[in-house]
Amino acid sequence: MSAAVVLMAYGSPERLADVPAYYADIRGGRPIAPEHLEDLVERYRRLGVEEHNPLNAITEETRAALEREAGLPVLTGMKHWTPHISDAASSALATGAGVVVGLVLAPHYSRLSIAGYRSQLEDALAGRAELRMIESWHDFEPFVEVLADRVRGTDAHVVFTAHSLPARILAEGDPYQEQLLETARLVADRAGVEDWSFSYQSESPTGEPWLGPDILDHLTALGARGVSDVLVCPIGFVSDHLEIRWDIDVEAQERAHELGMTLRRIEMPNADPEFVHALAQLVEREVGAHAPR
Ligand code: FEC
Repeated sequence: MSAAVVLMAYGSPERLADVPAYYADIRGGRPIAPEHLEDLVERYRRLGVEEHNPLNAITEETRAALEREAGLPVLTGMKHWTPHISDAASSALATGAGVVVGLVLAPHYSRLSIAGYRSQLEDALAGRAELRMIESWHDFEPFVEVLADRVRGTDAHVVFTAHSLPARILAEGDPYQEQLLETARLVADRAGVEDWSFSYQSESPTGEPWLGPDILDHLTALGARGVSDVLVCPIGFVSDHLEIRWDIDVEAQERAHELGMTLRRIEMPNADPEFVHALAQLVEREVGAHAPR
């Protein structure tokens, strides 16, 4: 039976005029304060999305490279923008695939993130192909190695980061935080880095408590401990996008500057051949005995 891969990412607006509809999709119908929308449009303006949208461009580069490496059709599906996950599912079925591997470009499972990707894909396939969803790959050795390569040998204090989520997930027994800390430990061990910590980033103004510490507060606390050189290693994202280019490269950088600290961040895996190779290995593990096209 032939297989295809649906490669899923968060999605990002191509035009500033798309931001209200994009934000509405993220909010799932819940109201948006006008000042939050304005603030988001401004961040996308400063990111220059209309000239070059990093997330969408990198996702396409990754898709094409994975298709070559895995020898299977790979279709892109975005959670909050086009092409939608349902479009990718239709294209996967059109290849005649009997097996669809669902792979999200986010390594850690949460009911508030990966489960949403899964249900969109499951609904779109509607039983017309067997779905093999890769729920998480936070401890997949080739991925850990890609990150370890980026922090090995540093003299700086390494801060591993990931997107925050509402704190209620802990009481719900969600594995997200545990998986994040496991990735951080595995990467640090593999790279021989002893001086490290973990913090969240990119909290949203939704009016409920989110997981912390937030990186901005964390940098202040590190500064108070005498840390002056920080290397940020985002482990919950794999591409350059708004949450990296703004939240780390602008906001965290500004805070570090105020504190008299040097802050650098790792190059994101993006479409690096070593990372694409890791993704291909994940897919191959899932496809198993099914012969490539
Ligand atoms: O570059 C881009 O245009 C898109 C960057 C982007 C990525 C991303 C990844 C994750 N998010 C996760 C959770 C949440 C929750 C809410 C939420 C809100 C936003 C907003 C924008 C946004 N997220 Fe995001 N996220 C990205 C962008 N995210 C924009 C809305 C404005 C704002 O808060 O700044 C809150 C939803 C709500 O309001 O109810 C929760 C998680 C990830 C990492 C996993 C993944 O990539 O899917 C978790 C990239």
